[in-house]
Amino acid sequence: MKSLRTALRNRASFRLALLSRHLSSESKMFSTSPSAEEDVIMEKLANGAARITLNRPKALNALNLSMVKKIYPNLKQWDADPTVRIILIKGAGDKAFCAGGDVRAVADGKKIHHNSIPEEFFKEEYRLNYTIGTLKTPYVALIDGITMGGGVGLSVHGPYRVATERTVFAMPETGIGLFPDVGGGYFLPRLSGKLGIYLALTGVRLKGRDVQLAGVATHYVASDKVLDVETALLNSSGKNVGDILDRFHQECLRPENQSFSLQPFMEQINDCFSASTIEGIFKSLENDGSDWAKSQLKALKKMSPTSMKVTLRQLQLGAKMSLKEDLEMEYRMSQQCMEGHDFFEGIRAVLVDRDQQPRWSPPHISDVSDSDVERFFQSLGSKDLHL
Ligand code: QUE
Repeated sequence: MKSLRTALRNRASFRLALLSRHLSSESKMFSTSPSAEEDVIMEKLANGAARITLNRPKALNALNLSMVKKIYPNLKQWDADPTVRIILIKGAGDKAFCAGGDVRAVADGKKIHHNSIPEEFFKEEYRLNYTIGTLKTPYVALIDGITMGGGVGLSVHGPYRVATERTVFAMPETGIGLFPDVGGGYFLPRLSGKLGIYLALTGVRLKGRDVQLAGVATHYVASDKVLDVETALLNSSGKNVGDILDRFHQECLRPENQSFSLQPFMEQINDCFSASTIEGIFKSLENDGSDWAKSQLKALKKMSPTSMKVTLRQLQLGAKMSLKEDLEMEYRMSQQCMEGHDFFEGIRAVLVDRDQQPRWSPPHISDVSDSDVERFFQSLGSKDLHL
């Protein structure tokens, strides 16, 4: 009798659970408010694994302040929790891990809404980037798809970054009047030779295995194996993450993706991009005269002259800094960008009007003085970031 009553009660509570699930999915289905969908899903799973899912697939999972504010405290809490053995980060949908920071919201915050997003976003984002670089818990970024700017900051400072044939990496900020932030000043000058300076100034994209051969990713797997990788990691103790990833990486290597597609140009990259000034780099490319050099010159001439000069200085200084020092420097730079012209013009040309015709000011590298550049590195006094 008692067991029958229990069974009936269990059945009733089971029905109730079903109904409540149905109602909640219905309310989601009929909702017209985008805020009903979470922009980032933070999950602590049963078996000692934690998962972050960037969940704005229509915006290519671009990182906004709301997402940063949710990820940071959870990450801190998970890293201090001995029951959390591994932390995974991925993007929703099949196009992007994360296409960058929500720079449009930053530009609008400064010029239209006059809110604190321009100050707050970079501060909170860089704080998160630094935390990712200092976690004790193994942190794995599945960078399957577009991974640019802010998306690079969520992955590259962690110990494990898994690329696939769908990964597209770039630091394209000189094309929007910004600079390769999120720790670009730290990780880019540490890539092979002058590769990082080349990637930073031209915004060139790397795809697939190249992302790993360049050192941006630590592993390469086929995208149809990413779910298997995720399952294996979520079920692991967190002590053999490297071994698990090495095994999938070895299984996925094919003869056609064994070589770095920029290898034939590395000598020219190292020669031309070793000049200590942007003028020197332009001169070296002009002297080189090859089709490759001409195409690099064409690309560089579209970028913000101020951004190029500021970026080269950033990487020269960042090469000798810790990640912490670099991000504190980048915060100064980010706030100076908010005081200038090119960032807002870049956002207009690339993300608002999309005419791809930015009118930079000043328009030529010869018009950007050393003191114009130095301004980006000056203290903000009480507004400086202290990590
Ligand atoms: C250069 C950039 C960015 C860019 C395009 C560039 C960037 C960025 C985005 C972006 C992409 C998709 C979005 C979004 C922003 O585009 O940093 O909100 O949905 O975040 O040429 O630096």
